[in-house]
Amino acid sequence: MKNEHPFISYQRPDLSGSEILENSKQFYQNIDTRRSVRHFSDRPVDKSVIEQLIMAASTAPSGAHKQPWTFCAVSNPAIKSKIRETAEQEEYKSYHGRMSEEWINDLKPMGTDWNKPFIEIAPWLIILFKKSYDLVNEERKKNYYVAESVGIAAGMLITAIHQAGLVTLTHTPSPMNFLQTILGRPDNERPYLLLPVGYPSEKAVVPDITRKPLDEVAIFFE
Ligand code: IYR
Repeated sequence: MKNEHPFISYQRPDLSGSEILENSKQFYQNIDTRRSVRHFSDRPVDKSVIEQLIMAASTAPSGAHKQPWTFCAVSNPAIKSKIRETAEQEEYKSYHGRMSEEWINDLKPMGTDWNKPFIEIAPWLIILFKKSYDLVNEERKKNYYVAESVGIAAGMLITAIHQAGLVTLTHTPSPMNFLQTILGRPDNERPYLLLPVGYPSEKAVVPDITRKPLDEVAIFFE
């Protein structure tokens, strides 16, 4: 009788320790050039690129392999304008009272404010939705570790965007239920993150900040 839950053999290339070290160094060097960019060019990006980026993100591990996510990719200018308008209304309220003074101060080095022109300028927006449960023939099917799974997929999407040579930014308008309304997503989906995707504008600048060194982010127990 055929096994209902088969396993297949799996191998990776048999690399030496030094090849693995070299690969890990090269990847770190590359990913260390990633920056959150707020200044986008309106230069178009092919839909085929966005499709590949989403498929890369959708390889993320997820609880019980449920892949509890939907990626909404928006290039439609009218929808982008509606999203910008509503996001800015929410952000205006956040920056004028909803965020604490400490939070506003912590954001000063980032140079952010309630204006979000990138939402209209970037050729694509990818809005990632988390599915707290799935609906299969109107029956509720459980998903597991949804926030963790979608967070990992978001990280992989950001990595894929960078690796392709484009830039993005994790935008979290709060509250962001309006994205569910504008995009007409069903009740089992909740917006998680909005990522504008495109080329940086020629005049793009990023904050002059550094990353924590290894000994501030890692503890080894050998
Ligand atoms: N959601 C707002 C505020 C904001 C919050 C944090 I924490 C940031 O690192 C950056 C921005 C916004 O997107 O502007």
